[in-house]
Amino acid sequence: MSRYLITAALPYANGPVHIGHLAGCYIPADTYSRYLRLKGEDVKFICGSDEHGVPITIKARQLGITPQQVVDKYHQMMKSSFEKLGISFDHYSRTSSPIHHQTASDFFKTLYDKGVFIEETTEQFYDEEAKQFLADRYITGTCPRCNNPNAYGDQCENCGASLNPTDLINPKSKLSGNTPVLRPTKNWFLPMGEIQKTKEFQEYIKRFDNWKPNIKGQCSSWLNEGLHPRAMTRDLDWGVKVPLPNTEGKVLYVWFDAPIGYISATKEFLPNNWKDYWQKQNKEEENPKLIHFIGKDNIVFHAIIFPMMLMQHGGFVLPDNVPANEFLNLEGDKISTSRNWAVWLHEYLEDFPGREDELRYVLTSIAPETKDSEFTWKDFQARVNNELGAIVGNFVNRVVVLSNKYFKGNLTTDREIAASPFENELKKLLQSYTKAMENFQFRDAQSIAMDFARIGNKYLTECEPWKKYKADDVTSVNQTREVLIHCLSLVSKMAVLFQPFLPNASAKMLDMLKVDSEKRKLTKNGFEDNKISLNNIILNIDSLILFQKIEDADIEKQIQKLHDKKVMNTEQNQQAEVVSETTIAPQLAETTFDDFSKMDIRVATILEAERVPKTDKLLKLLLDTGIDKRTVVSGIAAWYDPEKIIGQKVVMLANLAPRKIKGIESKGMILMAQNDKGELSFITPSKPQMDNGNTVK
Ligand code: B3M
Ligand code: ZN
Repeated sequence: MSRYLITAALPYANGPVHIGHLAGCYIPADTYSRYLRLKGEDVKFICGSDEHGVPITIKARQLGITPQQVVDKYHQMMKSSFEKLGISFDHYSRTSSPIHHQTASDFFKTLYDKGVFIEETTEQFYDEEAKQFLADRYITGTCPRCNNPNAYGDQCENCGASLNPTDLINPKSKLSGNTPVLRPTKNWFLPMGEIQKTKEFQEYIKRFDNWKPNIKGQCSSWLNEGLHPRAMTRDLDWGVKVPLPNTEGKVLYVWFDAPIGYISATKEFLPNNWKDYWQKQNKEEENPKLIHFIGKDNIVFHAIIFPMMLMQHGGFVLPDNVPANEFLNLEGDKISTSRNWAVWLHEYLEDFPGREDELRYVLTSIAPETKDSEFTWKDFQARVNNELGAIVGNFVNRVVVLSNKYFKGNLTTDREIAASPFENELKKLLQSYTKAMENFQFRDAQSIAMDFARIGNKYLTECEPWKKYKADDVTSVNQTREVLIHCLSLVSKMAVLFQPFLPNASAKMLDMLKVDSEKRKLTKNGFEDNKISLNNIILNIDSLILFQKIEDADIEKQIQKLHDKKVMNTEQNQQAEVVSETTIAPQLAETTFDDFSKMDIRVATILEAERVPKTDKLLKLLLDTGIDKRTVVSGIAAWYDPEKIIGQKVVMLANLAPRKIKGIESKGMILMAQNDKGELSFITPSKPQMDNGNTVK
């Protein structure tokens, strides 16, 4: 038996959890933890809310409440929705807890006393209007590495670079929108470049060879660029206070304290033996295995910075693996909290009560394990109905219904039951399942579990008990019973393999078969230890409907909600945005008046508008251009409802060469204003006498 400490990234307590978070790390971490428990390993699965850092203080400013109020609200909300989804944390803590402050503080002090930090006064950005130093996300600018104009002071979300505020080109304060000034301040830096050269670190990074290629690639590229000292303290008033004299107004950097949150949460949970799960043991082979599940934007912190901290502290094991996932997109667009483009877990749980397994199934099927992937509601519906329902649900229910029909649920028999017809096939599948699980390939593992149901369906179809059964023919009765017993035995095995993926459905199947809790395991003997007693099966239910069909109306409601909320949020933003989020797109290369005057731009009016079927973005518009009436296809469906824009005056490019879009000939293009969030708005002449066909110069 091995000991494992599994972590899932501590979510910032500045908003609810969405499906991107779930697919990125919480579902894979839960799947893996459940799998290890299934094998009888000693597992502790740890998480908690990340309650410090600029994301929290920015949210507090936006809402006009205190940071503590922000984290109290979202901590509760996240904790309860994780629970409802069946994320089986052994402990879910929070970084505002006293034990965390103490642990993080002690950790910093240990490094300080060992002389690890470089203490240095440097010039940091300061907002003179807000009278505050600008750390991390209080500042945005252009990324020096990839030119993304919306990079943050600590990180570029486009290329993943880990940045210092002073690296940004054209920095702007998020508080006032002003260009900040530089002011001297003292901070403590982790000498990452020096640590990179140590033998211990060089030894540690050999592990990357066994890690998923996406992580290895990102890490190697940072290491090759060479690491620089990074400040582990901040001039902020929200966080863990720097435990040194004369450091009023300074706290630990959130990425210093947050990963220590994994340790303090374990300590809180296991005050007496937390060290068994974190520290090096007498014999190397007894060391616990530390595995961090995260999204790709957290790789550098978990694969490089935190291990450096652990190494410098001493006594701790280093991460055995950091299986990071890529990003999940939603209906053709990036998931975005600020644009409210997300499917929120707490809303899903309300809208689809009792269908937690369905969401888990789909998010695992499309998990961004090696590259970004996409969630759409239509695909969700198809996977639930055509895979879960039609394959697993259908198989299980057919077996239950037939057992009741022919035997009133009582399949007990004294006869010897022949060996299972699919024994060998199942053995091979089990091997592939285990291998996929060990390699964090959960999509594959889940699909192998599905194969059990496929085998069962095929077997039932071949045996056709409904044609062969004759109540007065003993042989046919015995044969039918045996077919059903083989099927139920298959159900019990499948249910065990589904335990990490579909905990509720799995429990329903195993309860039906009255499998003892200690037999719901997967040991070295494969299924040997969870064999059900084939001669003694009595079912006490008439049917077992594991999954309800997802109707078209359910899906349409969700798609509508997504679009409605996106627009709603835009309106709210216009009124209530306290923090200026505006970033201006850089000017394009010079053009000539000649080129400009080749464009025929005119005023027009929308006469008709309808959604283009099977797309979410496109509207088909009929325009009165003054010259003619013509069709234009426009990608504005996310921003405008077709019925609300009839009669809208717009500006259009009339002489754009016609293009076929989704089979529709589009003659021209509507011109729209666009902000940095990608929101679109019509441009309309400000005087009513400007009419269809009037030109724009
Ligand atoms: N809260 C970042 C995030 O939610 C951060 C993870 C901390 S893990 C120690 O993306
Ligand atoms: Zn970048």
